[in-house]
Amino acid sequence: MKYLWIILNILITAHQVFSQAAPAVDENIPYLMTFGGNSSTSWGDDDFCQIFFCVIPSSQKDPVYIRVYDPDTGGELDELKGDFNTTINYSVYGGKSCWSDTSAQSIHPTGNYKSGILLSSRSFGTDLKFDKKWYSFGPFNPSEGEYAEKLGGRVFKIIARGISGDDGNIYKYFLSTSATENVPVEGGNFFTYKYHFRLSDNQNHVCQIYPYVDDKTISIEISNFDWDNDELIRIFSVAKNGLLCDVSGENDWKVKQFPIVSAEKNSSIEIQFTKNQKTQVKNNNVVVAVRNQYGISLPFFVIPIGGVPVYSPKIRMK
Ligand SMILES: [Ca+2]
Ligand SMILES: [Ca+2]
Ligand SMILES: [Ca+2]
Ligand SMILES: [Ca+2]
Repeated sequence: MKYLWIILNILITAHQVFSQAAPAVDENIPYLMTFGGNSSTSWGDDDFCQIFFCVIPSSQKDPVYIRVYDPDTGGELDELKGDFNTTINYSVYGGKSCWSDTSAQSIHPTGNYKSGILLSSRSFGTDLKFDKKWYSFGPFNPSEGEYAEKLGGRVFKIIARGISGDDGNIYKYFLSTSATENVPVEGGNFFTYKYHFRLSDNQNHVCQIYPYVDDKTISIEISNFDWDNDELIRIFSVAKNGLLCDVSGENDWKVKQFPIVSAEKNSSIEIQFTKNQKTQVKNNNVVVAVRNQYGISLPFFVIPIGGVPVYSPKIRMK
């Protein structure tokens, strides 16, 4: 039994080290989502802009690629309104302040959110060449990223922005050492301060994301946008066993505050999403952000820092 446990732990650790997709396998989120710049927010994207960062550990010396799956808007996966007429721009930034500029970490893409040095940029419309295919940005030398001591390496930023059109772009990322296939960067990770994603249509599907709570946090405010009629959003942590969030409806935000106890500091908490069991909600796009008591947004790491939280009944809420 003991050995089984050890083997299981090794497997889990190996899986975490070697999965560098955003969304990650363990989040169980099918795709990221960004709508064209002339879309209606009622389709589930509040600002037509998604900002992700990736961490390259200091041990990585060889170049890396940020790969995008289905970068175009058209074909099978993407969400059509009328005709496909949407253009999405992806831009990759490195250099000082690409991450540390507070505008880049804000949940509103305003001010200097394109901080840092622009390393690569490309726009995609409807392009069957890239439908259900990967496009690779790079190669990027890890030294081109911003050094972040507390993250243990260098950080790059990738912004997906809806320039024009009114359709929904479905896509995902992979951090790779190869331009032609997905070869993980050992110890790499993706994170964002505001998660725009597509839920599965499958009613049995459960997905989760993992904001990291630092030691200065005494309360968090969880915001969700355009949840429509799906089922539950719940919070799990060492001290929280499925606390319910207020859920948004059509084209609106719902915000709920939760206190943070000391055992939850410096750990990841889990926000879990479940589907409506009575009515199938299709093509549900949602946006989620978490802010602390100062209004500072907390990062969601696709591979949760410190691992997936496990509720301990001994740690009581005050
Ligand atoms: Ca359209
Ligand atoms: Ca497509
Ligand atoms: Ca797409
Ligand atoms: Ca929605």
